[in-house]
Amino acid sequence: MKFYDCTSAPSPRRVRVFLAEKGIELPTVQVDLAKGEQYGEAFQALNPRCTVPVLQLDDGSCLTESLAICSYLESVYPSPALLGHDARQRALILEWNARIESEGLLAVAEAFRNRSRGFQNRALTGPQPYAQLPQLVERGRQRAQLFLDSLDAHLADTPYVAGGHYSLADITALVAVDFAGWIKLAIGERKHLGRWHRSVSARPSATA
Ligand SMILES: N[C@@H](CCC(=O)N[C@@H](CS)C(=O)NCC(=O)O)C(=O)O
Repeated sequence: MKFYDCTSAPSPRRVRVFLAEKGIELPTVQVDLAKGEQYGEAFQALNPRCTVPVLQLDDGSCLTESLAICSYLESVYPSPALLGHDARQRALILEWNARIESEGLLAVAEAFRNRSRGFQNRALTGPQPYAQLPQLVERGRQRAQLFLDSLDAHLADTPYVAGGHYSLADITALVAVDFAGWIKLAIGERKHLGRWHRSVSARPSATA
């Protein structure tokens, strides 16, 4: 297997933390997104959608979504379990993972990519040019703020995002909350979110 990464980007960090929690080391290739390596012919042959992370399997085929990659790794390296121990836990983890992606990661990306000078005509990922829409900066920020509020409220009743055990949902939430810092949204007074964030950030995997 070979892992295509970019250390500065949030999505591949999800896979890096997942790998670290499992104690897996993979041959890794850095893709320089700032230099546009994701649009090059060599990378497009692996992932025509021009995004990282990518996991290339030993038969040469590629997985190009964080969730698919983590799900594959969970099957190959089941311990420690990060996608639950039974059907209900797994479903809950996947539900939170999907919510955090759409309400957290995509909201922050909307605000960030529609504002930053380096993302002109790159407001969405992929090979097609998409112009920035300035109205989406504030909307993305508002959505991201609501996401932090709702996660704070949820964490009042549960130690980890999907219940009593650390899981993929915590990894995705950690990456989303740290990514919110890119648009200057902090945890602030959200005390349940703060307690959870200190706990998951203290795990050695958080620096992966
Ligand atoms: N849903 C995808 C999202 C992947 C994604 O958006 N990756 C970003 C980095 S965080 C990327 O490759 N961006 C390339 C670009 O900005 O051109 C996943 O989770 O794997």
